[in-house]
Amino acid sequence: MAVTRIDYSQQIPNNVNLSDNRRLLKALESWQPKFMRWWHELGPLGFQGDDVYLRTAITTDIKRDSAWGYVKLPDYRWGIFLLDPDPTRTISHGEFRGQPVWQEVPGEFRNPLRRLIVVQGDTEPASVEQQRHLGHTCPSIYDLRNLFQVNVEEGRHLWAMVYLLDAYFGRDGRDEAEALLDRHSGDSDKPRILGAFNEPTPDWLSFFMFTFFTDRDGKYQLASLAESAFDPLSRTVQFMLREEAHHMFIGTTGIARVAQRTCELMRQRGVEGRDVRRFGGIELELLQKYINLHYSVSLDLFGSELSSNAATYFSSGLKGRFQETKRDDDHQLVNAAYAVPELDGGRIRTVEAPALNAMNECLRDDYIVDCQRGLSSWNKIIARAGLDFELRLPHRGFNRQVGVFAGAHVSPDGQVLDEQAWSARVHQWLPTDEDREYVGSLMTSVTEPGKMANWIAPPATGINGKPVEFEYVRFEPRG
Ligand code: BYC
Repeated sequence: MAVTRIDYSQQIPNNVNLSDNRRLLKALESWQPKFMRWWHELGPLGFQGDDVYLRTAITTDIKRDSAWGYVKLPDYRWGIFLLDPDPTRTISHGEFRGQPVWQEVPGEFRNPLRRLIVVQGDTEPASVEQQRHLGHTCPSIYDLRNLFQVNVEEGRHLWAMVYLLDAYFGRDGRDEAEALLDRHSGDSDKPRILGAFNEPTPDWLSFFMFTFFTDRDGKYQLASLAESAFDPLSRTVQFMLREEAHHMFIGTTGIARVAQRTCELMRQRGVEGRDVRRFGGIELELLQKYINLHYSVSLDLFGSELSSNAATYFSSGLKGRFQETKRDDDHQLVNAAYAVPELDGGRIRTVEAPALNAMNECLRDDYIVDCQRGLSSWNKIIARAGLDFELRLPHRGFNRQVGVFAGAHVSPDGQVLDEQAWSARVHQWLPTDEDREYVGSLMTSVTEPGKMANWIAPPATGINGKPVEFEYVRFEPRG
């Protein structure tokens, strides 16, 4: 596949010939200082003068061609990178299947398309805001560097959506681009759009859960936007997906390292369950509670089981399914059915619904299968340690605020409970204040190269072939 080099000689690095489009260049140049102000006010707190070993894309093939080196966070070159166009690409699904993809936004789909881009764009700075304080309690400088790699890339993903808004949606797009910096995670007046992005990420266990579960929602949403008939959106998110892989790797390996360390402490000290806290570990039962929380909050991000918005997105070609082109059906689904859960009094049953309306559920199902792979890999670590414990994904109805299960109380094993039964047991299933305080108490900053906090095992390998004890962050003299 062809790859284009990214032009770093410009004020805004890009591979879209930005200098040829004066209007767009002006709009983005006027947004850039606002972005920098936001970065300083709500991006990582501190560390702005330190040298961080970061990856920067040079071409669209980041696996092969990336620049690695020390960068101060505010000097990171945020810019606009799209995958190269495929002139033969046709619409993969919906009413217009088989027709050439669109290079401009059709008038009749302007509003829903803008909405999709705004929702996507809103999550990117939100996650940076959520992670603002984490640097000060990093379990190692390897982890600190990973946090900052995620933060700068989420910042760039915001740039990606702002580019689309400015380039294709005129004045409305410019207003939306400004609004992306005005809403803030957890702000009571101007919150972020989606629920999970207003939850705090107060500690590193939450960060690893977030990068495993919530970034994985990102993977599925981006993959379905990569199917979009609106080609610039498709090409933009395809590039974002390449960066997203590393974010999920941080989550998968982060949770694995916590599980591994807990198992080591349990074996070495001959303790079980909560007693591992005496030796500064995070008991597997507590890991399970964090999984229950982050998984359920992330399931909500897929929207309602039945959604007319989702049907419109699919039929009009704006958003496809995960790996749409690899599916063996007519890709239009006009008469197709799909199984969705329904609450019938105290029972959960599965009913057939029109597939078009069930698009959110379809994507959620693919996501669930992917999450299970992570759990299976962590369970192998526990089994290898000879311990009799299994981490499980709770039932999809557990702790849900969106869709058919909103307002119902469903236990992790799928029983519908009344309020009283739920209240009596919820402390066994979700982190309590005391649990959070305990996890918080473990969060101390470890910044000596190669050293790890006691609650987490070292990673198997370093970044970009460097050893684990490499100096991933060089701190400027403090004082
Ligand atoms: N919280 O018909 P429904 C990522 C709203 S993560 C609050 O079921 P629809 C990342 C919904 O917006 C990926 N509100 O929804 C990860 C709608 O409101 P409007 C982000 C919610 O439209 C980590 C109303 O309820 N990308 O990239 O079928 C770090 C009716 O609901 C929620 C996308 O999500 C919620 N959880 O589907 C950094 C892709 N859920 O429009 C980044 C773009 C629903 O009536 N977004 N609502 O005012 C979409 O495809 C769809 O908007 C959704 C919702 C799947 C989110």
